[in-house]
Amino acid sequence: PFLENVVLHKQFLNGSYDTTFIDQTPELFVFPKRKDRGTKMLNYIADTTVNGFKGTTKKKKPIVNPARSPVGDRGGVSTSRNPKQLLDEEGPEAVAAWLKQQKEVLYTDTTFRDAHQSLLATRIRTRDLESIAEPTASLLPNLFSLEMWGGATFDVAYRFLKEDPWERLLKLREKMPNMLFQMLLRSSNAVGYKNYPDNVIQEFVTQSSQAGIDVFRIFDSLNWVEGMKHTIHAVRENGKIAEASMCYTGDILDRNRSKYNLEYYKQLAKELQQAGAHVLGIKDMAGLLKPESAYQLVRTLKESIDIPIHLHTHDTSGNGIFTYARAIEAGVDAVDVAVGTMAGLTSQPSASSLYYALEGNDRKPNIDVQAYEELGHYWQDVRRYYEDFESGILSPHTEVYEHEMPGGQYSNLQQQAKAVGLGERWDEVKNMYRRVNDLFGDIVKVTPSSKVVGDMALFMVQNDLTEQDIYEKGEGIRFPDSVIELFQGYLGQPYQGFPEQLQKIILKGREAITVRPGELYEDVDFSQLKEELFHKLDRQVTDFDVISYALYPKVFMDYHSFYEQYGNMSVLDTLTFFYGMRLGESIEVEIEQGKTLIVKLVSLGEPQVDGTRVVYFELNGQSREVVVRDQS
Ligand code: 3PY
Ligand code: ZN
Repeated sequence: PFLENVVLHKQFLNGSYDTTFIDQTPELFVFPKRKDRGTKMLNYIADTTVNGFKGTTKKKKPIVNPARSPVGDRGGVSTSRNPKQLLDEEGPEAVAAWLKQQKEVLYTDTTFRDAHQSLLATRIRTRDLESIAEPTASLLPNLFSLEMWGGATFDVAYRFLKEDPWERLLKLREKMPNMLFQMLLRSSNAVGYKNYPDNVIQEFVTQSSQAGIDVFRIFDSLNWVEGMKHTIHAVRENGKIAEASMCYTGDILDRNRSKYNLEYYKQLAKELQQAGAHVLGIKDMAGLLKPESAYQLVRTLKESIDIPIHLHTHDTSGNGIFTYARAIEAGVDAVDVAVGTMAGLTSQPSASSLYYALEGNDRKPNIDVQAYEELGHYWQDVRRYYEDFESGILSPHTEVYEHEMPGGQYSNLQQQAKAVGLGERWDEVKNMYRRVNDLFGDIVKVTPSSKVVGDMALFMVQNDLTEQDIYEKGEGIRFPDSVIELFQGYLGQPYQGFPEQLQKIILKGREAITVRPGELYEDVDFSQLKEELFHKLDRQVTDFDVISYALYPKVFMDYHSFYEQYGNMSVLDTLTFFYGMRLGESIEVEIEQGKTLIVKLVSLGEPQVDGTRVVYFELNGQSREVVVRDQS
């Protein structure tokens, strides 16, 4: 509601007022009290101090020293031609040709994306990336690319970190202008969990390109090339690098399991090249590619296609370095690694370990290993801010060859299992995950198909169901929605189709599609959406807001409500953001450049009968009180 005050008063507007105006109309000088940024921030800190971070159990704020920062520019090892310049000046084909020509193996560093997605539930905040952005760019000038966006980072930024992922991209772009930025794009599922209309994908690719993404690693969660063609096309239209990827599943060495054999991958690679890929990605999302398989696969592909090959694995089994070494021997052009202190286990193999493993090898990467060690100090320290999000996997995990769960899914599914009371039965859930895979006809498991397999595994364990029960009593079972949608074809088509009888049991007469879901969906009208959003937000709306709203309407609006209530909390240091403050602690918060607030938590009042507590602060030396509801 708009209160009438002086600035809207007729007399004020037409200038017909004199010095008695204030005395005669005092009510016009009462301004609606808008909460200032400081107050909103105190509300957030008070709430988090009393109740903990939303969605996690309340924990004591750890005492952690500030992160060590690297010495900075060590200079001198940069190659003459930087792939970012090459892309901007000569286009994606030139970069692909350059990549193929390099004798040394090239590195993509995933520390800013997959490493923390796989180790820390994707929780690294923009400010902790920003602080190390410039040193990373100057210390690692010879990377092929930096994977720093996409996958789960988009959703998690809004949903949990209350940050705008576009802002992350723009800020990092500004600080790292000479590096190829790479993102993970789930093709028709964009950065979400379902297929979107084609023009949403196009618009997303266009906006991401404009905001700074150079390399799009595109995959389909069922390896369905039909579901990738339009995305590859969209990337090409924007003049960026289309790294079309095949997800590696199964075991090409296992003669008893012939579905995903060498021939399958060879054909797939050819189709992706044909569809316009500049680079072929091999996306080993679970870390199933064994060393000898890597050798045979890369060897075969090198003979079958002309584009460069980029290998991605997870070190879950502990065999990652060996796998890379064999792939490098077979001629792979680039591999994905992470800074050592953010590497290993469910993350990527360590950049520095691989460097040393290749000592004496003429394909040893042209990187400054000392620089990697220095960056490692920073990440070792920063990782401690996020210790509550660690997966708890402490040693190499060879069971992955059995259950085949992607690196990023393991700890997530474990959490989901706990949430539905199956924490004690985790071993059964893992085992069931594999059984569901076999039940579903042996499918590719990667976001979002992996989530469906996980949902079904939980469902079966929870209801004590076996495969036989599904076939015999399936008529009377109501399956999880995600399972029904998969079998309807709304995530695309699996290789060799769905098991027919099972599909009938699950669908119960519902229709299944075999065309691309995107063909059936109506285009989104972006200008109408912009208008709608403008009314909802009551502020200037950007194209980034519009596409995010199109992808995730609820997540986006929840983020907006948080912002309305608390303001921009990405300015808080990470420990305060997650834990609030300790009694007597003082922090400095730079709310904008050159404007710093000093906050001290003075005391915490006892809970009142109405369930509230008063939290006493000093804000820039002035006493302030905030009332919060104690949820405990
Ligand atoms: C993602 O889609 O987020 C993945 O990392 C899949 O491996
Ligand atoms: Zn991965």
